[in-house]
Amino acid sequence: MAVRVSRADAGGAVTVDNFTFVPPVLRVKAGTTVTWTNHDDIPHSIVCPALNVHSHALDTNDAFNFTFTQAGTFAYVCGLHPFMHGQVVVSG
Ligand SMILES: [Cu+2]
Repeated sequence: MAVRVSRADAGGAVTVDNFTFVPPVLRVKAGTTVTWTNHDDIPHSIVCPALNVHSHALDTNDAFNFTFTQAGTFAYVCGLHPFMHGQVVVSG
């Protein structure tokens, strides 16, 4: 049986709007590619020191992808606004 993966799956999507990551805690399985899309009208970025991830500044409607391959809880912030917090919880 094929495993169907579509853009409609909520599993790998985080939106950024009004200085907030939605959802603030995203739970995915290892191997999931997470896409952050900026729906705010100012730039934001994704910085996860534990994984050495530093995105470029995302302008409005820009997106950034990262594939989580290891299980764990990974906190990230916006590099431009470090008070913006999010987490990706990856199960093995
Ligand atoms: Cu920001």
